[in-house]
Amino acid sequence: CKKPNCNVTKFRNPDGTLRLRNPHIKKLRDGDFLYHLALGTKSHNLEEMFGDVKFVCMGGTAKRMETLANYIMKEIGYKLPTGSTLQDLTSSSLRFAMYKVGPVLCVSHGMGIPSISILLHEIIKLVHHAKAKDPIFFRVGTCGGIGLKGGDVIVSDSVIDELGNPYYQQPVCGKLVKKPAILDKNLAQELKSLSELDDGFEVVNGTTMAANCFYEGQGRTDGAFCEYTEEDKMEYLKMLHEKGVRNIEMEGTVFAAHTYHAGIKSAVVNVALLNRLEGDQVTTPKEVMMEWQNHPQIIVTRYIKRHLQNS
Ligand code: R2B
Ligand code: URA
Repeated sequence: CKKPNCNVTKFRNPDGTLRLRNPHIKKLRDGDFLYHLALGTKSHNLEEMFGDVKFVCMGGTAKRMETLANYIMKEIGYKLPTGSTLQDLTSSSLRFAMYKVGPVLCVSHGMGIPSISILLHEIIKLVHHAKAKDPIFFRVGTCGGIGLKGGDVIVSDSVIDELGNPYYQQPVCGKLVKKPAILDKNLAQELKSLSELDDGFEVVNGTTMAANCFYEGQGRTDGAFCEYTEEDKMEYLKMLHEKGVRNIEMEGTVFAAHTYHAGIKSAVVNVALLNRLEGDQVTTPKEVMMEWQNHPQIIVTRYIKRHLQNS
């Protein structure tokens, strides 16, 4: 199907809940246990706990997701029930960290495609079991910019892998399976439009390259190994820039592919920690970097606030 949002309509029920594209789950005799979240359909009432979720924000670290949850709480004016504090709902898994602020889930995904892929499988099932309606997923993260300065925000309108492929490919039962990595273009444009003049950082749309490695896979010359020259690196980065690539990170392809496959609208919003055309080492002082990491959170929170007010 070539129509925009085709998957969204195809894999959702008329009430907005997700149809799971796995016939085996229904047949699980003891219910479905989401191992890395330490939550299950038998052990928890997922509908009661998560049925109201409208937005899922994912980011690399537990701390950043806790900060985001607190920020969203303040911005949307959400009050936790008297006597309770913000809880890591998946603390006993000792893998990811997940916070819920009313209709918003903030969950850490670790580093790289394998880690976020596990989380995506389990969060997509969680949202399905919970019967949450029309959820929108965001990745709120960090990246290396290409031709952008530290602190600038890139809202991806497309994602490619290291070879320029616009899909996520993975061996499944001994065969390579490809899933198109498609993000919602309208969502990406709306997020960009939420930038304000006095924010102090630029927000741009562009293509994101997702690499499997922070060092050689991103053309860095400062890893433990490097069998190419500075010129090879610059040629690669400039070629990417010419193709419209504005940043490099490590999860975008599978995030776009899995959400699209599930019929979920999604966006990738990253802050650049450096301009890769100027170097490889990330040496910005911690306090500055912590402030920069708020930039994608500000944009995504504006979106959430606007859409909660209009709902
Ligand atoms: C951005 O930063 C991490 C690597 O430092 C990785 O998770 C990513 O995508
Ligand atoms: N994250 C990445 O994956 N690459 C960078 O250069 C910076 C952050």
